[in-house]
Amino acid sequence: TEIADGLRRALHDGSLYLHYQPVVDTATGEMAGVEALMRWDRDGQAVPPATFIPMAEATGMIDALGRHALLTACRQALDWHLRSGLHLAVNVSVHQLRSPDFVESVLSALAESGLPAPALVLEITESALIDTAESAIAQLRTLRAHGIRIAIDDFGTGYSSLAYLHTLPVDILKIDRSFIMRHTDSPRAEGTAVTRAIVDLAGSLRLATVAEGVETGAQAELLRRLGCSLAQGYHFSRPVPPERIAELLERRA
Ligand code: G
Ligand code: G
Ligand code: G
Ligand code: MN
Ligand code: NA
Repeated sequence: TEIADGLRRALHDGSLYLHYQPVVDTATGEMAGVEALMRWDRDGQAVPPATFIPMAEATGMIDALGRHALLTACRQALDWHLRSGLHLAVNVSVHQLRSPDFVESVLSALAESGLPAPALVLEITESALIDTAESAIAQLRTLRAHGIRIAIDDFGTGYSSLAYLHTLPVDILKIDRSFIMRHTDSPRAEGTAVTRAIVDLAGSLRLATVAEGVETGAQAELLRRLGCSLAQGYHFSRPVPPERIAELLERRA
């Protein structure tokens, strides 16, 4: 298709690239990691990931795109990791998990870049995990055994039961931004209750939590008090080009 051709060309013409959103420690305000987010300027026109990622999945291009993004991000993040211990989070589509050479492609991105396995976090959405066959989950288990950490993205929207969550190879819950946004709508609204419940659940399962979509200082402060130690969102920074991450680290040093 035209889109698949466009994406295939984009892999080589520089129109597909990554921005990085800081993940910040809510207690200190220091950047603790970054999330890599894909961008595509098609004929000079920005196409939102919410549009081109599903197209890449439908056309089978997601494997090539994901592989490219992972290697690029690992190479980029090596310097940040060596200088400041930053972690790198990369989004993974369930289509990638279903490919039998997924483990091999992740391990070779680490080997080629030199990024240590514990510096890498793979994010997979809760809804994708629920629908995923055990053979695909097993790939996450293998990667985790190598020291790579697994985060469940958009957590709280996918109806996974406590019993099920307990069986998954997972280290981090990323609290969906819909719950965070509701903090401001009305301070005692269900968003706070859900966030508190997720943080407590994570604590008892010994998982870390990262809040997404934090847009105000009040939300950040509430999260800190609830015991959510990491957060990302426009309050801290939008996704930015890699040069900007280097500048932020420079300024801190
Ligand atoms: O659970 P653990 O103590 O290993 O996690 C704490 C560290 O993990 C933090 O210092 C942070 O850098 C990193 N980390 C945890 N979750 C994420 C995440 O979702 N994204 C990124 N980039 N780093 C994370
Ligand atoms: O980047 P934006 O800020 O618009 O992200 C929109 C969505 O696109 C997010 O849900 C994010 O997880 C997804 N996304 C961004 N980059 C990637 C990527 O490299 N791979 C996959 N599978 N999804 C991505
Ligand atoms: O993988 P995920 O869907 O979580 O990707 C993060 C998405 O959220 C990206 O589209 C990113 O641009 C967006 N985003 C990041 N911070 C904020 C924020 O504070 N508010 C809102 N509304 N969106 C955000
Ligand atoms: Mn994500
Ligand atoms: Na998310």
